Amino acid sequence: MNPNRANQIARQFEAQGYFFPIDVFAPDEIVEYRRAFDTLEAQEGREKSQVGLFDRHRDLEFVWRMATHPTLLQCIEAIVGPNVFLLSSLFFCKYPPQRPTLAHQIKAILGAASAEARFVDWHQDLKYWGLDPAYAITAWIALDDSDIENGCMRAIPGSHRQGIVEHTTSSERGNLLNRNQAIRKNWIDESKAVNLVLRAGQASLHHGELSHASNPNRSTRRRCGLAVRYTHPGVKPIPDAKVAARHPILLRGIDEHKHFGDTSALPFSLPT
Ligand SMILES: O=C(O)CCC(=O)C(=O)O
Repeated sequence: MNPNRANQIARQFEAQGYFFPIDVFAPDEIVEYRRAFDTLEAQEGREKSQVGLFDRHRDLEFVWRMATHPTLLQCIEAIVGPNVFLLSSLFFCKYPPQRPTLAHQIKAILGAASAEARFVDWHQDLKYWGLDPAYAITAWIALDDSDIENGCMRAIPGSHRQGIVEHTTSSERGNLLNRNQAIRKNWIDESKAVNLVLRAGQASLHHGELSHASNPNRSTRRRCGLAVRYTHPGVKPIPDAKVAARHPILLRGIDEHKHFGDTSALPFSLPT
């Protein structure tokens, strides 16, 4: 990558805690990836596809190709440096609201409704990841257009510089985060939030300490993206912490530290 572009990405990322949009896949390319995801979604079902498709870069080549796209890795290197780990990946899929059926209405009356709008509450990724030092960045790659109407990601510029803030367990239903965690409301000034609008095939990058969220999908269109987490080999797993990222894969450079054992095995080849 041209050094000026690399500097521009690193400087903007440092100032805001995010960088977007990055053109990763051309429109005709992303169509192929979307088809592959549609097949996966049909196999796994919609419920699981929302946030249940974790680390599928290990067994599905199309997910691996997304997570290791050279354009993306060049941007990651501009921020992380020459040694890059792939930590984990997860699809975030939000569906259009369903018209409530009679069965839903009865369930709602009984307090067991399952059709509430899904959203992602304000959080910082690194709160629970058990990494020392707490350092990771995410590339969120849009498989569908992601805009205000269908609930694109939102972020508070510069919030990655405040350190990890207090999270509570939210009382709201529909939060896609696995612990229903949320930053305390008085920490977030939503009037400062920026919408990370992306076209399908584009990606955004965000810092692991950035406060971010996404609203419910109010459109008639699905909003699906692949979140890929990266870090560098200098981070250690905190003993006994419940971290999902136990098996990083070395994508670029060298792993001198071996904090995670052997990180050299690749599920598929790396693109050149
Ligand atoms: O996809 C979303 O709406 C939220 C994604 C997110 O929170 C993340 O990638 O860390």
